[in-house]
Amino acid sequence: MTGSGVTPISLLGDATISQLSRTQVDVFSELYLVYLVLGTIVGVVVIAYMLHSAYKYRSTAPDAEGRYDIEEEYDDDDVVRPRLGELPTGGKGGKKLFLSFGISAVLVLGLIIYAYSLLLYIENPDPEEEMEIEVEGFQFGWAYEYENGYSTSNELIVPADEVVSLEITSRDVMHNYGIPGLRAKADAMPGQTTDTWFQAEETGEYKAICYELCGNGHSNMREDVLVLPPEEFEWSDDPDEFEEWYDDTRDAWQSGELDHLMEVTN
Ligand SMILES: [Cu+2]
Repeated sequence: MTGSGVTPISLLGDATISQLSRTQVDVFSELYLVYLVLGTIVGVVVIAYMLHSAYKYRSTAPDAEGRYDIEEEYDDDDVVRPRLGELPTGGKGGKKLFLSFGISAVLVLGLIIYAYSLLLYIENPDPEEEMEIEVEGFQFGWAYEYENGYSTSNELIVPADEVVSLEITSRDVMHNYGIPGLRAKADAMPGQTTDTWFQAEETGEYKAICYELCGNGHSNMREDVLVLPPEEFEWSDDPDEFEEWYDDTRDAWQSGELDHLMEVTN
């Protein structure tokens, strides 16, 4: 289920990077859909059965003053109504009770196994190659360091279709780093490192946001993440060379020259 999720991107022309066939966006969209559909089905069945029973066992014979005599209704031979406080016997050896418990147990256990296997995949996607970026939260912003040693703060530039793994920590107080558009999110704790990852399928502008109240500038911790097409992203092992490219790209981005690459802006 998880191991087969790795597709070498060499099919797309570059043998050095790899791509996962399922991103966190795919996984969480699927989970949402599964829970929505199952929840809707369960809700419809339960409410329909409740309405059906309410109708089937309704009182039908009010007395002259318009009141219902419950005891008399119980004695009506046509309908066997459950009495108030009476435990249901099911009438058929508890078949209904057994069936409803059985279905519930299968559903709940199935969902636990299914959701847990997805969680294992999210926590350990195991791509062949990934770009590692260290993220450090501070009051009030984010600092990034690439594998070549180049560090920058505030905005982040990454390639699309590549697994970017983030090692997250904090310089001062607790923060929480999240890019909602890519479904990546993790705590940023001083003295600890947490990790998460993303693989952007669409180029454009995303937002990196702090999700933990960290001081009076907390709400300013909304910064841009620019996802470029892989062919536009010029990696270099030399941090100075990379810095030059980075600064030029940032300028081009801020002056609107990259607007034609923006598939998404969120
Ligand atoms: Cu913060």
